[in-house]
Amino acid sequence: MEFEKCLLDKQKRVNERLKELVSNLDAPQIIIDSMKYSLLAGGKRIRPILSIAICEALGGNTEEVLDVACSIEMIHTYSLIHDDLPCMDNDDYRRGKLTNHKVYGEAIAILTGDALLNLAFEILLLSSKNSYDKRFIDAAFEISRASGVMGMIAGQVIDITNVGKLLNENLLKNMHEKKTGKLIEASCNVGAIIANRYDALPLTREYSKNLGIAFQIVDDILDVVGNSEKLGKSVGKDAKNNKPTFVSLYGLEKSRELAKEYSLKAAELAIKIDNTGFLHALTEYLLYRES
Ligand code: GRG
Repeated sequence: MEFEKCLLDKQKRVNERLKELVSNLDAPQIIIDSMKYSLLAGGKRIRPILSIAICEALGGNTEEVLDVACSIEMIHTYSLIHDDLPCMDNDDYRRGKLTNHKVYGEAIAILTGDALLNLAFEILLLSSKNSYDKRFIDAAFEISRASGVMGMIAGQVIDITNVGKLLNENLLKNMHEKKTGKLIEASCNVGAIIANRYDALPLTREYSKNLGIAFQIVDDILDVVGNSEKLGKSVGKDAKNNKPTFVSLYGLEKSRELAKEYSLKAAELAIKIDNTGFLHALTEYLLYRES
């Protein structure tokens, strides 16, 4: 199947399942509406697609990985809602729409992030409980580590405590490896775990580390050169906020070279994981994306 069609198919599958997962919650209507507002707002779904693509490529079952993949998208969405709050990045737009707190207010936005984070783990634990299968416990551990204090949260702390400073290459890389990279790494690793291909973990780890850095550099570049209307987000915000980025450290030209370098390394590894070519094409697509 050609790449675009395959990508759209996977996005559709994830979107449909996410909708189901938030459709029967016994909770006040406002928090359900708010969760749906941000979760079903049309992100690229890169993280769950990585989990599904890698699981399938390694001989795993799509049905088995689908909820694990969706739980990662919930955690990603929670991080975006909290990141957009006035006490953090203070953003007005996300995924082409007003940010969650602009519509529902700060208190509900915080609770919506909390709700998505908890629901993600409820879903992960339900998969383990229903099957008594170690793979789901391992996947839940991988995801909790990646999103926790030694992962995404550490990255965010390094970020907000270094506003206005020019980080050296090592600290900048460390920040991004944790803030953006860890959840991308977990997304890839759970694909191997649910496929019961623990032997492939060294490969998925190496692939996702390179992909994560490339992804972040491209994000930094898009923050500077993107078209705000097209992207539906506050372009130039990181630069204006004096946030440490690859572009502020290296400039645009060198950042583009670096993104290509890391993406090429990831693409070489993608072929070893997935002989259908989808993961390789996805890696390239992420390098040349416009949002
Ligand atoms: C608040 C605990 C906490 C963490 C926030 C990940 C993060 C840490 C903040 C997100 C802010 C940001 C713009 C990071 C740069 C890279 C990134 C994660 C971009 C957004 O991910 P995409 O491009 O977004 O996959 P979509 O909307 O397509 O899902």
